[in-house]
Amino acid sequence: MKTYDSTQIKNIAVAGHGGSGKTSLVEALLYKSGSTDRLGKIADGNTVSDYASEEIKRRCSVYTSLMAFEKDGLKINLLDTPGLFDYEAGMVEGISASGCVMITVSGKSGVKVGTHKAYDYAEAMGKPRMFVVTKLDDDNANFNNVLTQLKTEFGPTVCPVIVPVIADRKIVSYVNLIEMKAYKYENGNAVETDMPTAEVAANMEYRIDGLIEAVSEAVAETDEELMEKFFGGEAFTQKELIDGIHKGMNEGKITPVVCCSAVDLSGIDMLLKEISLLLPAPSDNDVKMAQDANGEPVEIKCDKNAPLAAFVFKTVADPFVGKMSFIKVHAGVIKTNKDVVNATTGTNEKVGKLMTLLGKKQIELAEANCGDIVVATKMNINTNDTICDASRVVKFDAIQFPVPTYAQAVRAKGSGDEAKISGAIARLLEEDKTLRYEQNPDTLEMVLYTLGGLHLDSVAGKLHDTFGVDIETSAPKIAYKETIRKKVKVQGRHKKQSGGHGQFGDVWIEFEPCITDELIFEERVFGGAVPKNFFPAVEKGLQECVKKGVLAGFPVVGLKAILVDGSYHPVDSSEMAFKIAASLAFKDGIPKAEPMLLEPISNLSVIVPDENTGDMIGELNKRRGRVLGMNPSDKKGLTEVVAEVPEAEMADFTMILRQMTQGRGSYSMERARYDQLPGNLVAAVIANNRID
Ligand SMILES: Nc1nc2c(ncn2[C@@H]2O[C@H](COP(=O)(O)OP(=O)(O)O)[C@@H](O)[C@H]2O)c(=O)[nH]1
Ligand SMILES: [Mg+2]
Repeated sequence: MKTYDSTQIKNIAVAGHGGSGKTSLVEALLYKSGSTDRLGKIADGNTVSDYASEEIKRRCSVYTSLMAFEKDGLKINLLDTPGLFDYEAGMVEGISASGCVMITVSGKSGVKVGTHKAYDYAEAMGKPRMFVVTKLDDDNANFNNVLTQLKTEFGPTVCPVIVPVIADRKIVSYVNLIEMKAYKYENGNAVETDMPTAEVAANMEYRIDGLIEAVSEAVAETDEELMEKFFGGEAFTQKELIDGIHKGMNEGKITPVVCCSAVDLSGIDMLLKEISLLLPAPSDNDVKMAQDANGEPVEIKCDKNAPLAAFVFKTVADPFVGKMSFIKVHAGVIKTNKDVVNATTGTNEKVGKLMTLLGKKQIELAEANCGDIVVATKMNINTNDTICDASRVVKFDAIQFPVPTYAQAVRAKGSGDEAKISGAIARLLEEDKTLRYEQNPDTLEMVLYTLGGLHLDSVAGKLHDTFGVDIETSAPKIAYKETIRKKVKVQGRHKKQSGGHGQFGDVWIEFEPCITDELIFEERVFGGAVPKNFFPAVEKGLQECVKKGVLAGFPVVGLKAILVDGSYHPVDSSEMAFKIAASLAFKDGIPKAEPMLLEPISNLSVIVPDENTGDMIGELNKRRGRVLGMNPSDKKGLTEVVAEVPEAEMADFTMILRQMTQGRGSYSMERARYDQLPGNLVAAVIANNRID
């Protein structure tokens, strides 16, 4: 493939609700542009974009894939992103690298939470947007309903550009409102036809001339001269409309709406045309902010002659090719074998083999210009790293990924190899920034944090398929603790005299509650009843005991032990004997000191749509939570609920929150303190955790 200039490139992320038709749309665009010679189907698992085994198995996108193709002198980089919330990392990566986001909306089911997610991410990252209403071939599709919904939910920037003409509940043609021409589709090929007759138009749910007026009005808003022309009652030329929409998109003032079917291919050729006419090229929006070596902001221009500055937006750990780094070039030219600096880590690297992708097909490249997207292999760089020329070291801001909250303890299945699992997960951590894997310092379990059950399933699937390791997961153990409520004084006496050298240690210890995590040890021994040199042994004996409490074997906290008396034998006493004596005192004393279980309590901040606030408070009460307050969130329509919750009740909270809010809610949780476990739960915790 030849090297394209930044004026001839379109970087398009295809995003939207799961199942809204993104992957099928990409398939149709590739087919219609002549880049592929057959139209793959989701049901057959043979689309260009969903090629990973996890995707074929699930019949849906899990990762973002890159499809680069050439059309009419342009290079179009399509990034097909996953729509399911568990795979949100892919959507964030794809949108961040794009110059524009095509948001698919099913003509049948309309605007969904995933539509808003895609729109909000695009808006937050400053990317122009376009809506593509899909599945118009379906009998239950209703374009007018979807258009009305788009206008109500996304406001006046929504501007239809291609609309279906409907007569007797069937689509008879599509009108391109920019060209003012109608097309009908025969076997996926457009044939120009007459504009709808007055009779047909009168029976439609929307007026074509009303829509034309709306497009003109939106375009008039983008430019003062055009505004004058509009008010003068003069019609815009086609070029004025195209330039106006293009400019309006770049300024976030116009969100065009087009429609199509990826099954019968109607509207696909028009969409290809609009991609080249309306969507921005990297040269349109040619400045990206970065930080220089001193942390000062610098503007990086999309200039071929400037030093290289490029950003890694995605990483794939491929067992055959090695590490594949997806790179967006922001300035200069990236070339194979070029020496570069990784500004994020400070190391020097050599650019590996470069290529672009058409799904899994790899197409080798010698270089790529600023504005382009390229894949480099076997480089020691990771997602969120900036690589640049040594003559100008700059760093771009990291992509903000959603934070994983669904925690599961992970083990090797059967007699699998634990070390191998850690190694394989470490590889996955490189490519998935919405994974976290760490050892719980209290329970010593390895805990994997994901965005949800599906995400976890896919991770397990990938570990199996790619690295040949199988994992088993379960709700993580809760780090309970034990403590006492009453002061006691007990004796611990260890005496063994069975021939030869005997053993003798005798201590009196007072155990009392105290505000402390670590055991506090003191001695108040009078008259050398226990010689000084045995004190450390007594303390050591107790330190070992507090690791495992008497109730269920959890660590004991809030304990002070005072050695007050005892006795010794001049020959038979030893450190070991006193250590044992101390542990006997512990085992006798703690059960008498009203031991109890403590459970971890966390501060919770959960963000929910306003209308879910009542349900959320009910849910938290059900989980023994204590709601401390509610605050309006920074984002409109959302409320923050602040509460204290027992960790033991939160294992499935990620899923419950997702169900309740259809994926709009999020939360964060942080350990606050320990509190007494309610009496009615003690027996169950002891039964489930007791290690004898
Ligand atoms: N009738 C019809 N079905 C479609 C169309 N596009 C996608 N589908 C179906 O909708 C389902 C989801 O499609 P997919 O492309 O995987 O959606 P994605 O999750 O947004 O990528 C699949 O069963 C597709 O066959 C379309 O234009 N017409
Ligand atoms: Mg898909």
